[in-house]
Amino acid sequence: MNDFVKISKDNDVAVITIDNPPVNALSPGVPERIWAAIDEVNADHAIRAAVVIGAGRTFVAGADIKEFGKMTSGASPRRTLLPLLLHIEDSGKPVVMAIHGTAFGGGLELAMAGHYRVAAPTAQVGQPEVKLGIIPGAGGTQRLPRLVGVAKAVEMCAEGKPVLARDAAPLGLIDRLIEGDLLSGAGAFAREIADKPMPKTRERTEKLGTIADNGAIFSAARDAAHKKQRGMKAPLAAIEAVEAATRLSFEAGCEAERELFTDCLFSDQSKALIHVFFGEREVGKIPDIPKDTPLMPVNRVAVVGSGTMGGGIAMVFANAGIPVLLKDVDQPALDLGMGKIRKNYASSVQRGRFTQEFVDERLWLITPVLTYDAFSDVDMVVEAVFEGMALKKSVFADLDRACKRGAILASNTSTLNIDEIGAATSRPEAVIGTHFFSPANVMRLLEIVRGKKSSKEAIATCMQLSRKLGKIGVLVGNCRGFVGNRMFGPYRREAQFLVEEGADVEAVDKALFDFGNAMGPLATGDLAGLDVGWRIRQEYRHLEKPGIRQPFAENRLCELGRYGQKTMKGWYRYDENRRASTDPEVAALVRKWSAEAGILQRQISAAEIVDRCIYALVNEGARILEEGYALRAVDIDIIYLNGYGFPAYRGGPMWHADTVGLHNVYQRVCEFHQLHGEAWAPAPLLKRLAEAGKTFAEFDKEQGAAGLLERTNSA
Ligand code: 3H9
Repeated sequence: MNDFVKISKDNDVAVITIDNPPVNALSPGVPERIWAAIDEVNADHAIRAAVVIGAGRTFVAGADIKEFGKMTSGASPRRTLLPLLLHIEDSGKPVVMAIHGTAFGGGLELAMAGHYRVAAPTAQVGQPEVKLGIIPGAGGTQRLPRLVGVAKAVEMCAEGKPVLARDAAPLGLIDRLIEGDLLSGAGAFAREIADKPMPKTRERTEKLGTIADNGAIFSAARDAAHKKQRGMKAPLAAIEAVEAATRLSFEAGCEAERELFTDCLFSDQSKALIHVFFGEREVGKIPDIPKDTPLMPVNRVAVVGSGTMGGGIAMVFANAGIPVLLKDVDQPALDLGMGKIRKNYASSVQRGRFTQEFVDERLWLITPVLTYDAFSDVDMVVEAVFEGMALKKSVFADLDRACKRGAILASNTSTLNIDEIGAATSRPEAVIGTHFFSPANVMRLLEIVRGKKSSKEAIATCMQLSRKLGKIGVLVGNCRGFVGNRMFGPYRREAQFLVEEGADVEAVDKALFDFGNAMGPLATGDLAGLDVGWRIRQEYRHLEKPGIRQPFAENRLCELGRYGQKTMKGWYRYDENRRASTDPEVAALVRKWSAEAGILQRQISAAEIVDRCIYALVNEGARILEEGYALRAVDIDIIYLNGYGFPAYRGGPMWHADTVGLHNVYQRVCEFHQLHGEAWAPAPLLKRLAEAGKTFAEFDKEQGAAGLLERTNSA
């Protein structure tokens, strides 16, 4: 028998161990070996029952996701697990599935084909396929409702969230929870049931409900999917497949599932989401920072500045159980900051996200301070003061004096030069950027900014820390705005140009919302505060290249005190509940300003709005990539998905461009260049790849680790 699956005997119970590290995925060869092991069990008269268990840290975490790309490109044949699962269910001897770690996707489908399931209480079970843009494809949508009922099955298949085994047991998915050693508990259970009837999940119908009851479940699930997973096809397909289970025989239901699964698998959405799955893991790999780089301990931290960002960052550390000092300049500022933190936590308790007990513990971990006295004890400081170089430098000079050697000194700057900040200290190797996104306690992205002198240990520590904080850390180079905000500039510039050229404010936002973005660019500006960009533009006016068209509308709105939500007026007008409405005054003002500037007004289609804004992102992304400020195109994608509300089912701006075809994108960029001037000069990398018929994804692959290293060091 091949290494993937081992079979051993514990007297009258056979133990089938699936051993395909790291997560025991059902890669080619594994299903075949399980089949053979079941045959062996049935042929052995001394065996009364079998236990199937995963080696190492988990049961089976699903099908091998790498195989999907091979299947859709035709490089591998289509595979199905259905016959194997029938084979297990039809085994003449009972099969007990013993679950620890995760039984996800095909792993749970495998488990449901067993006659019984036992699990460690902390194991997780789930059908997360929708997160990959597909649906369960091995009978999951047919067997799950038979075990847990229709409502729970729809929820699990359409939302993809895992369930703890201890919660899955009362649902009927797990027959026994086993504390302590799983294998010996599973063996004992197998002996108990060896002579009992062997329930086949596919034959059970008692939880399938009635058409009348189920109607309401499916329509509520569809409403929720339209709202919470806007634009995604897989959740709706998953609901349809579970609905098939309630209307059709098991066999016909599996056929319906197969068709829906295939449809999803070959969709652009699935390809994009699989790109995201691997991308999220890829960004943690830094070519010149090996996995065994020594890490610095981060057991106590401090945050300087208790404003919106500083307070949010303090909450992030506290939520991860790390004690944090929160410093501000005077008591009123500190009281205000702590007040906001308390209010945020209170609203989390109200919404049921946290318990009061959890919140009390978090608040206890945050110590407000007015001096640097206790900073000598902390392992890391995150500075989150007002965005201005002079102030940041003075804070870093203070930190240099106050903190012990070996502490990481991080800045939450969103635009400023980390090397210049580091030069204000005697230890630039300890200085690094940790750019959190607002609201810091909610947004998943953490841009980790590598200064020229940032040490590898500091980088490795911040990358690892990001996971502990529940964030996804992406390493970026030190250029103005880093990766995310540098690209956001041209994107929001185009949004303004479009309004100046005659598009309605709402039309611009709606086009990008319909594209899938969480918010339109103008509404986002109002939320973040239009004055933030306005002040930065004023500080950097000297860097603007002459002869390049600059938008004016937002500057003018700011001059009128229209900063966005905070002043109840920006691109939109806001009521006391921050509900936006159209402001005819803005339309009239922009028309007047445009006429004065001689800008021709015209009708602009939603398609042009999307192309202008999204290709502005892509063109700048290509420059950043070539200049080496992002390691890979996929890093840019992960930044946009986790920090800027870009729709995951489009894979990120660079993947989206690949999907549209770089040749098409490049042509459109050239058109815009001709019409709108030098701001649209095509990025040389975009031109090169488009002309060579290549993609950004191919660029990532071809660069390889060596290429990446070279580009990182030159950044
Ligand atoms: C499916 O099952 C469809 C079915 O209906 C059948 C249809 C026919 N395949 O995340 P980690 C790799 S769809 C291939 O860092 P963790 C991962 O890339 C599938 N590779 O660890 C990484 O590689 P590397 C449904 C996989 O402990 C390494 O394993 N299942 C797979 O933080 C470690 O991963 C899912 O969607 C896979 N299935 O988290 C589960 N899974 O080291 C997807 C992982 O080279 N997986 N890898 O970067 C997960 O959610 C997490 O990996 C898991 C472990 C929670 C299991």
